[in-house]
Amino acid sequence: MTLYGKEDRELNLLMEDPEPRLRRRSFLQVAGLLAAAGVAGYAGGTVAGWGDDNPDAGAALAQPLPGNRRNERLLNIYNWSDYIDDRTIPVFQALTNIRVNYDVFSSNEDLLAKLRAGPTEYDIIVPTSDFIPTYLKLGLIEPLRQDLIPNLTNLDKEFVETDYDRGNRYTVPWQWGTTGIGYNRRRIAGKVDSWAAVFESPATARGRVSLLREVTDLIGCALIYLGKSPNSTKDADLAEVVKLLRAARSRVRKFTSDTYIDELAASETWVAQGWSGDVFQAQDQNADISYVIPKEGSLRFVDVMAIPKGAPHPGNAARFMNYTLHPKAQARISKYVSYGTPVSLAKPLLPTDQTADPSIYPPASIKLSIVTLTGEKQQKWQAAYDAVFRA
Ligand code: N2P
Repeated sequence: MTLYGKEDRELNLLMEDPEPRLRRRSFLQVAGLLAAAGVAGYAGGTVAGWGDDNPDAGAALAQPLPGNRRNERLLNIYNWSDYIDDRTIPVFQALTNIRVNYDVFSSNEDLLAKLRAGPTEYDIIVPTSDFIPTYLKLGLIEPLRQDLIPNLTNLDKEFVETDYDRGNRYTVPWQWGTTGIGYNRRRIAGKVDSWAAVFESPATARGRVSLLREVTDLIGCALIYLGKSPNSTKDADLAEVVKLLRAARSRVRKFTSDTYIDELAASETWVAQGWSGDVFQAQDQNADISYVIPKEGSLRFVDVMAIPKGAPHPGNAARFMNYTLHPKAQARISKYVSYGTPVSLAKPLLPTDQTADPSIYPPASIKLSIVTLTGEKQQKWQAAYDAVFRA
């Protein structure tokens, strides 16, 4: 692959000594990371296939790029915590001379609330696809400059022909995964294969259980456990869900969507409702951790990049999206976060123990649903969620 010759040299420079994952509330200072990675003073350059539209290195790299509202070589990204390796951003900056501010959130509700509260400086946000109809309805995101994203052709068909954004007019997938249970094999006796492990955990696990702080996962998985439709809006079903989850509260240490990785790894919790890649990240730190998709079935999600309406740098956002759709960038991200890639061209670049792992790429035989949180359902599920926490 001579096409990527230059990129390989830079990637090699940047691939040594992985740093700890980017944590909650961490704010990536790319210049600092670049210096740490030994590329301070990098003069820039172009790489075929990465979508850099400034073919002349050097002076051209200081010029404003077309497609932005503000003429700055800047990009503000707001992504989930623990969802990127520590090389993707520095390499993007080195290739394009676009400086990146990287900030993190840990729930769709938090992200949506922030966007609804008024204009932000963000150029890229990464909601879960089931929220896209809501973002569109509220007019919170704008169409992508697809002409700046030629690598869209790398996407697998199922991530193009979607019901939430057919043809990727507004969104580009980041990674996808499943909701399941992470547990500590040394602490939990017996087989963990049912949602009962977190929703009706034994008294011996009191204070050692965590559940996700996310409406879709909490309500959706409880419905599945109770044998209801994962999309139910029936009052009677939701009342049962509230009853189940209120009873579970006494044994739950915490409702969390980010700290549970470290808590599982440190054996502070023994069993946690969690997202696939997050649990594998805990497993990297503690080999006693396993991940299971419960036998009752579960949820599958796709998190997608989108541009807030009126964002300052939509051109740079499109350039970053294009970069992440490169198979090598996808492979680097997926390898590190252990989530599924929407670009199958990246799979030959991933370790086979990941691509062959049914917990990362589940076979069709595993019952997984995708829920869309819109209209009446959004209100009713939010009300049920609030009722769980009411005193
Ligand atoms: C990353 C969690 C992302 C999955 N830590 C939730 N959609």
